[in-house]
Amino acid sequence: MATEIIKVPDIGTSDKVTVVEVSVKVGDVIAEDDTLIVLETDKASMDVPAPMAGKVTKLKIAEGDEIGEGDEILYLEVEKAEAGNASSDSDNASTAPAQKSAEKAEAAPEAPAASGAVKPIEVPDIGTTEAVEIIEVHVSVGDIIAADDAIVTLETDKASMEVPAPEGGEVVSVKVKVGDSVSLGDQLIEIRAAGGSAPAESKPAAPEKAEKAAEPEVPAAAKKVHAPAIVTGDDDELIRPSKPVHAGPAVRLLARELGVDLAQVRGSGPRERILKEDLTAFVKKKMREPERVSAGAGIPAVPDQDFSKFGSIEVKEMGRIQQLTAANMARNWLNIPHVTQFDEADVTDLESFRNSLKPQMEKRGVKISPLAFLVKACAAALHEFPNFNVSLMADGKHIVQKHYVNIGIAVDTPNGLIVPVIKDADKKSIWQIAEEIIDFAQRGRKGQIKSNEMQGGCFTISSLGGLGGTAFTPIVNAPEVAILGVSKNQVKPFWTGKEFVPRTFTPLSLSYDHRAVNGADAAKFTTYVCEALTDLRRILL
Ligand code: CAO
Repeated sequence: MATEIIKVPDIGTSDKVTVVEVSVKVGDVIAEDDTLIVLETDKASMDVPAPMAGKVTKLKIAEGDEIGEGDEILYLEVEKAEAGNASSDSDNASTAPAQKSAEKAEAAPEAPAASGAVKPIEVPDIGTTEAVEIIEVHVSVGDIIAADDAIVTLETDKASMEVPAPEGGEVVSVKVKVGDSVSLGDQLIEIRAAGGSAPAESKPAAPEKAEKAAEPEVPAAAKKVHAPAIVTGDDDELIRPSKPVHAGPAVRLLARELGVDLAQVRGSGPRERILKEDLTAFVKKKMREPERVSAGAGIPAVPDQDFSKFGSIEVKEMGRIQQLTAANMARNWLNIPHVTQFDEADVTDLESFRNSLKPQMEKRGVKISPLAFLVKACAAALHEFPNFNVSLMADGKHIVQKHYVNIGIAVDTPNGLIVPVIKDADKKSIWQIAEEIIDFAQRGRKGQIKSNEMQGGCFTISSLGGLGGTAFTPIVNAPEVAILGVSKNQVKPFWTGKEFVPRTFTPLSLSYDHRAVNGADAAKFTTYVCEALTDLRRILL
């Protein structure tokens, strides 16, 4: 084993540059060409790769340091053989991205330029003869740009750099788009010169810039960056930063792979530079965010408008439950093919029976509302029709059959809609179910229902019976596949075959996921529930 001192290689400039990222730490075992540090100037960032493999034993620099060619970066413990072959001083540490091209830095030939003449702007000497990818186009037709404004950003494996305008003027055509590969001399844009006696050559290699042109990875600095161009018909546009950002090539590459617009990421590095951790934190946050209320399934969101134009208004924040309900409703409505089956249950005898229980209700201090019987009837129906007690798996190939019967009850609270779950409703008595409904309603309205009490439902009942209405179409509470809406009892004339008699009916509205349940099953299900409510003895069968 030997220790090699890794130094800053020739980076194409004699100026000090900032270390914006230290990509390794003591103890890391690295391979040749792994990025050690990222350097940044005003206009370019570049990775400094390891000239050889080894284990990092000492770091000599930190983020924020200003360093230059020959400065020590770190100590590397390497195999002896490799150490012998490798270069350890700055003179030889030439595997860095920068390749000297001072020989290319002669001033470009002058060409006469009339004020207002259209002239091409070409890719200047960027220190490599290989084609380089355009990752950002900063101008569009009609833009008025100043000398040194960025035209495009180019990126290689190891560096990204902006190409500045050699002079100002109006952009009359854009010859490239994001994703194009360009090399020295390729036309980028055409501009109509701003007037005056601006030099007309398309390369930023005017005599006073000759030195900068010799800095292959650090093209001449632009003072400001123009607004980005809109590039049409290219998917890459979706992930192209929508404003200039500071980020190294590795971070830019990762952002492109993940489809992240770096302009949305807050950089925590020096000068708000975006580090890899910033990108991963951004992606994690996005993954946790609830879906936007109206932007699911690629459907355009309804734009906000200024209602104050029409009268007095007030903007209020939606509560947490309201926000979650809105997101879930939109998700379920967009994902589930809904059908609603309507029916009505003759509850005349049930209501007589329920009324007969009133003395006992008073004695026990528990009021049994029609809902308790509906819970029991639905629990029995889920046993009878197990295909309603399933959840569809996301792979589109499997369903989960549940062997327990938990029924959720929609409860209207001041904070919004909640759905606490009566566990094992099939095994509980009507008294127990009634007690739980009362408890849920009371605690729900005080915001005291715990989240685990709202989990594990197989089927939901949404009762508006105490409020009114004749029917409605409830939205399935995914991952359940059906929900029963209950409306207000109505006394109606019923034809017995001999005469009309007054009977009491409960309107039922069963919405179901048509992927899991077909219409015939839905009709059988509601028929079963109606019969069970008409004659509770059927549940015992
Ligand atoms: N027909 C006629 N009357 C009915 C009835 C029906 N189908 N269902 C209940 N009632 C009566 C009750 O008997 C009670 O009458 P009394 O006051 O004379 O005893 C009255 O209506 C009020 O009942 P309730 O609402 O207190 O009790 P409940 O068991 O029927 O419902 C609960 C409890 C918590 C589900 C209900 O209060 C609630 O919040 N419902 C709203 C659900 C909701 O918002 N759904 C929409 C969800 S979005 O799709």
